[in-house]
Amino acid sequence: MQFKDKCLDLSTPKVMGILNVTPDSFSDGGAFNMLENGMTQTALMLKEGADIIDIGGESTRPGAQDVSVQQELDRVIPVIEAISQRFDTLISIDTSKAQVMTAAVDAGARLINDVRALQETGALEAAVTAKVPVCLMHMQGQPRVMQQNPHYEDVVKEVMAFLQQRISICINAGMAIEQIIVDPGFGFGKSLEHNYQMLANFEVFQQLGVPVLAGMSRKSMIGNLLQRDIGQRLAGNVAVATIAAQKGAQIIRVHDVKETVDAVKVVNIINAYRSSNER
Ligand code: 8Y4
Repeated sequence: MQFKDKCLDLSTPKVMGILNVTPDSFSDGGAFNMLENGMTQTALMLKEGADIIDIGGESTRPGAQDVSVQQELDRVIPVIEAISQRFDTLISIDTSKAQVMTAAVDAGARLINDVRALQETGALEAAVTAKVPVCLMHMQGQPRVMQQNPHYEDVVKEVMAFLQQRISICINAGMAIEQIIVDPGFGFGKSLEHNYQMLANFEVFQQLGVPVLAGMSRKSMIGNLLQRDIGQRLAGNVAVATIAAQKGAQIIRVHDVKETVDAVKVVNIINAYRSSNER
């Protein structure tokens, strides 16, 4: 997949490392600390083998507050500028706001990761104009209330239909299909059962004909199943990432880069031995 001047081979799964630049992920929230911490986290994730760094300035956790355009710009733009200056890596901007997409790509971001699938005002136009790949994610409801009463007749079918519709809308707006990535949106308006129904059938999303991203890292689908706090979910994180990779995920979005890179290597070698003599 081509990202302006950068290219990523998606024939084996790639690891996207999560970089949070929301003040709630910091002890003090000061601008200097946020930038310094962001650089340190990025250097570590790259050393551990991350292929993409996903930078987000809006918390989409259930119950989180809305963030203004200016607040989001102030959080993410200095970090994107600093990372693109100091590191040779692919930067993803996690945003739903058109203005943030445009400014982030100008600052060096090469992928737009939008949990609202370009449905906010001006976002579709901003993404088409930016000429960088986009990740279109499914969500039922709005972040503040999405976990209150998620409902589906058939979650996989409904998520597939939504993603297919968003792909069509993007193509009709002038985007190349080669620039589209999709994501079923684990934890975004889904119960524990819905999340595991999607993971169990993850290979189905490949039918959309575009790369698929999986983001399950540290989410409550792991915590609630295993009864583990955030810091005790590593084995669960690696297990779900491994399954997604084996079921064809092209990109895996995680906090624990080192462990996920190891898991992907295991998946890669067994697939290399399978393809020579398919049984
Ligand atoms: C602990 C840690 C508990 C993190 C919850 C969370 C996705 C995403 C998010 C995803 C794509 C999150 C920005 C939610 N999740 N983008 N973003 N796919 N494409 N929660 O699944 O990590 S934020």
